[in-house]
Amino acid sequence: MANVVVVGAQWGDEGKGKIVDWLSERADIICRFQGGHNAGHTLVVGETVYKLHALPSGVVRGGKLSVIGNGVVLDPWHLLREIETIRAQGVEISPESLMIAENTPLILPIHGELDRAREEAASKGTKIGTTGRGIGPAYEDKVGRRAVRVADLADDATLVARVDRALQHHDPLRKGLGIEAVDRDALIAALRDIAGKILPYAAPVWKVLNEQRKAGKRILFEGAQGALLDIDFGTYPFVTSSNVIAGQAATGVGIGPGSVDYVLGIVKAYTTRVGEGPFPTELEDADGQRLGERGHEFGTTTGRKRRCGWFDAALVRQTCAVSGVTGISLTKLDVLDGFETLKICVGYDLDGTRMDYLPTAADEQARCVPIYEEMDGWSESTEGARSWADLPAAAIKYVRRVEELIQCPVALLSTSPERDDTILVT
Ligand code: 2SA
Ligand code: MG
Repeated sequence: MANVVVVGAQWGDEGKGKIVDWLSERADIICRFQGGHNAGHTLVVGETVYKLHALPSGVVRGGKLSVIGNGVVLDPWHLLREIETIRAQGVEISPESLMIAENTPLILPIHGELDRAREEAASKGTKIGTTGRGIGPAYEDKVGRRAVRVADLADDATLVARVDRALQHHDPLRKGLGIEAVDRDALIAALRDIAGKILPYAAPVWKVLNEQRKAGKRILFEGAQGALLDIDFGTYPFVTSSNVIAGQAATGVGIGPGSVDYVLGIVKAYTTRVGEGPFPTELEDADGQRLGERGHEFGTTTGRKRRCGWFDAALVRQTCAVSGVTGISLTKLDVLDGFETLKICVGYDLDGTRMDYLPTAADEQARCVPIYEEMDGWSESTEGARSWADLPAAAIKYVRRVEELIQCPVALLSTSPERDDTILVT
């Protein structure tokens, strides 16, 4: 398999980190193409647990090139801290192993402040439940053509001009929200201070990747968040501020869409969501509680408790379509061990009409009542299963039914956070 895009097919936290790590063994280059340090990818390698937010998961493996693409928004102070943390765990990171696109927009402290102030000021029903990392405001500045980008750090006059342009926009906004005025000189000084530490990693990523691709190197694209958080196709406005679906992989690093050979959708065997917004199959009962406890459903970045519910096949069928998913990796099947009965949402009842997808209009989404299909559970443990033959018949039936309903084959099954507990389905 040549170039693979890995994307989340639900609301994030499907277990992408582990799968990307597993696949990165077979890749030469691992790229992040959207999002920022709102992501939380957990990798378990033997006894060591790595929690990555901004760095591509490939960094923990030696001999690979990790890339932060232009589709990402990058907090340089966070990145430097994360590099130190991961180095302290024994991982080597250098400009030979990590490359940042020169045209990557930066997340500045003003973005996080704005993000958090807006969330605090939001009335009930308008709060997004963001990670507070400044992701939205940083993307706003990117499309508003007033971002400070990595390349701007190299020239002091440009840097100052970019900061002034951004502040022209931010000062009145801050005033309106009661945030104190920005200390312009301190911000410029802080940027000058990190410039020398960030610039060694800066590179024309589009050029490097196009050359490497021609040389036959295999590229792995590491998506963050999930399709239902996509700025266009997610449950808007309760979404993140980037395109997270597979099509973004190409624009997020600067290669053609034809460079993608396989799209792997990561799908959790049930559903979770962190933050506000619609969630048709959410369970606010003992079953939901149990999924959360067994699945350790807490945010990697913020520690927030995730909302849990039954598997929603209608939603995943939809997200597999918008991402052009070739095959899925089904994760956390073991969390379903021991349930007597399992439910799968196969569509919605909207005012008496059966829908096989979630409509776009917010009021219609709110009126959609899930239509469930019930399946027998299994009492055996599937945790750590390493072959299809290790699975109870009812579990295999569940997986096959998921496959049928989402109209996409299961290519991988992950049965624990451990790298090696992965079943290749043929
Ligand atoms: P933001 O901060 O602007 O991107 O928030 C907007 C929405 O996107 C959701 N979001 C996420 N959902 C799940 N996982 C994410 N990453 C971390 C993790 C989250 C954490 O892997 O655990 O630690 O809390 C992630 N990042 C953004 C967010 O909840 C909002 O609904
Ligand atoms: Mg996560």
